[in-house]
Amino acid sequence: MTTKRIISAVLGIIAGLLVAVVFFADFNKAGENAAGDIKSKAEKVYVPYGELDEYYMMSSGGHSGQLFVYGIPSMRKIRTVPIFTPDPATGYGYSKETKEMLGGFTWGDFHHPAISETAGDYDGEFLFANDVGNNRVAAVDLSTFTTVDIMSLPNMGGPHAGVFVTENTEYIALPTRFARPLDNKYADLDKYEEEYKGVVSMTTFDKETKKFDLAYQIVLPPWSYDLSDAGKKMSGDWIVMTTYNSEFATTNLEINASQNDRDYIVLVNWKKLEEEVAAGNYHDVNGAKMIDPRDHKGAIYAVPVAKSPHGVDVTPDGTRYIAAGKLAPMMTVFSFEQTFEAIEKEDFTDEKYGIPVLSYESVMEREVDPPGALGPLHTQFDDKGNAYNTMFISSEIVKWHIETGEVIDRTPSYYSPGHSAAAEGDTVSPDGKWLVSLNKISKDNFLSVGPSHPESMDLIDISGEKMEHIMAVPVDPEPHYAQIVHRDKINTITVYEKDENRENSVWKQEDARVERKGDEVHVYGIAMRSRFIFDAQSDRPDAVTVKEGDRVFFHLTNIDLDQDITHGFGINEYDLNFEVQPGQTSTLEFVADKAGVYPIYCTNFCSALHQEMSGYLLVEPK
Ligand SMILES: [Cu+2]
Repeated sequence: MTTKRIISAVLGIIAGLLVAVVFFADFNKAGENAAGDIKSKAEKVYVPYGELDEYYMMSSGGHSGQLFVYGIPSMRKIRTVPIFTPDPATGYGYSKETKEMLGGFTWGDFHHPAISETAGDYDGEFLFANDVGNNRVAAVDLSTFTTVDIMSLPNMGGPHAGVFVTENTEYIALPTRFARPLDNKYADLDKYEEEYKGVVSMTTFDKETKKFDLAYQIVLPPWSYDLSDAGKKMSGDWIVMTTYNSEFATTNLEINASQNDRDYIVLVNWKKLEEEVAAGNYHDVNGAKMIDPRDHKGAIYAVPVAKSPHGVDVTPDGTRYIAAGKLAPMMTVFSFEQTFEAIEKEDFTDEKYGIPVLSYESVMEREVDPPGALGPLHTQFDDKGNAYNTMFISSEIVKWHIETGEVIDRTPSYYSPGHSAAAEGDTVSPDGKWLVSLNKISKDNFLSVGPSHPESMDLIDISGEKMEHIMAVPVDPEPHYAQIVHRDKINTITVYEKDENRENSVWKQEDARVERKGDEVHVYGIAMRSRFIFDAQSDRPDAVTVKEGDRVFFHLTNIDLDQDITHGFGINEYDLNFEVQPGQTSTLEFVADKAGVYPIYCTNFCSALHQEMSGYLLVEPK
């Protein structure tokens, strides 16, 4: 690749936008297609009543902090799962357990979901989520579609480039987007190059205890880490990350971070670093075991790549990693075999902060540059050796062959796709069936809801030689990435197990009771169709009397062990609401700081006598 083929940042963006306008104007919409064509498209996505979608699509909800669950191919939204954000519909963030998990934060910015993997295949057990907004990682249990753990990450500045899991979920990796001084010690922006750092968090997750741990961190130059992927098979010990801002710009990044023709892909051998950590070769920084490339040779390398890349994706067979250029209109295919050879031969052209820089020519296998295709952001795969790239600026999907670089097909998306997700697309064996383009702009595709339009998603059939655009659907802000997993891999439970030893649980009506411990009142209660039982000894078992200023705990167990019989629990005028799913025990903790009479009622419709499922909280004045 020569310099002149890399468009300069500003001119490139302007030219790109102009081309984008032309593309927008030229594309035919589905409405102009023949009636038969429309019918066949409709048949492809119609799931008759009584049948189910073949795939789940797990989509990030961006700064909503939620997970959106869709059925594919119908594109019907099935569920919103709150992760980083309180959700009154499920009482998430109101119950004691979930409130503690949120740690006082009211939002998160969830970009990249990753389903847990076994042997490089989605195993359907857990889904991991990153929070760019508040430096956290979360796990969703896919047997219940509920968030089970959230961990804060020290030394980070927005872990945008995660989460991606290694092929047996040994690690959940999260590289940071914004450089900051370690331990968040104050340092002026003039000291950026010396004092600010890029950090990668390598976290582990215990499937039994359902808890995260921070295994170690890697301190890197203050480049911005954009996206990453884990190796597979022959490259299984490695992770790859794209960077931008190798210029160390600290202001006006749209210009200043786009000056260099090359940024870097950073390659890390996580297995080698694991050995270093086990041998105690790390520094303790703010509670994290920190690895510094200047102290550890042979595990961290950099490869030059066309300026400001976005995605980097490892092919299903693990032999190659593909960078999407963003500001350079090309996909660059790098060979792991050539990379390992260059490392072996010490074929280095430079060193940055103790990181050897490999020769571009030695490790690059191919540059793929479809004419007029601008703004490549991310690569997905099918089962026939093809790659699919989203083109943000020219608003299209480009299908090309990994081994030959031949462009096979191009189809428009409506409009400006960021990532795309293919069925089983991040695994060692993609299905080659559906691709969903996650678009940033919908323009006039849907009924207007005012100045701010919904985002959109295109469903594209990729089972044939030519791609076929099937439909576009609106979506809430803002899916950044999604994974599409076959329904056979998801095993949900129908009710929570009846566990007589569970803390605070009550299973027999006669055991429901109220216990006072000083200023604390603990209610061990039952929710069942169609009543609350808080105190079996009372004439009014569904009424609780406390004193103003008491700290009140409602420990509530739903003893209806029937699927979908969820009970809610709202206290009128107290701004409190949570739920207990069948067989679940959950706690609501609050201070009864307002005297008076407050109705309690079931918020989640549960039976014909749901309306009768109510009681009273009586707060005696001081
Ligand atoms: Cu109810």
